[in-house]
Amino acid sequence: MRKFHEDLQETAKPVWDAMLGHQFLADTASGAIPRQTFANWMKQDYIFVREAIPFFSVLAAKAPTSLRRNFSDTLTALHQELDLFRKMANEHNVGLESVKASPTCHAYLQFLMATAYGRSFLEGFTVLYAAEKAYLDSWTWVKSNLKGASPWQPFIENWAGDAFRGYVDWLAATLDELAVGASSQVLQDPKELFILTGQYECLFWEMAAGSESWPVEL
Ligand code: MP5
Repeated sequence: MRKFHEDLQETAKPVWDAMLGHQFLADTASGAIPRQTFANWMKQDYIFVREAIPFFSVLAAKAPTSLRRNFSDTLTALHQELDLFRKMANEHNVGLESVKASPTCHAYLQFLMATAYGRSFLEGFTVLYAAEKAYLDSWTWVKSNLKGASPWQPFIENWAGDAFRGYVDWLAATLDELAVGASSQVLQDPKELFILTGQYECLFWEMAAGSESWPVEL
């Protein structure tokens, strides 16, 4: 029988295809991406990762006892990731401190928090898996299509390396266990949230590529 995470990926395939076909990834892989455009992503993703920590912490509060250790380890990894952003920003003269979330980044983060607070642990965990799987697949695509050396290699390695792949595999296996015995009706909401998270991931690349802004910048 097909596993739950495979079922999710099958259902969301058109969204994943759109994500992996995004120009931002193609330009990052080919080296054609303007530094300014990459910096847009860097600034917004710094905010995203920083504010994903509360999402993750709310989810951790709902986690079964057996998963607490894994959640603590991931929290440590998120802080290390923020260090990577600060190091890269420093090396490439990108200012991170006064950055505000763009409309897409803001909406995505609100969605994460609403899911963590208002939905079941299974639903929150599905969204976490979707976001991590999106980055694993997006950056693995970049790594596989890379033309020559990239100034962004540490980011590529962060999400396309073995450690991150192992973590996402663990998320998939854990999600499958959480879904065992659930009726197809109970699994319907997580499925929709998985697709929605994929849609936000597409929007995030689109936002980074186009330097989206609020109508009035104050
Ligand atoms: C991730 C991310 C992966 N950094 N940014 C977006 C927009 N989606 C997913 O999360 P993490 O915590 O960096 O592994």
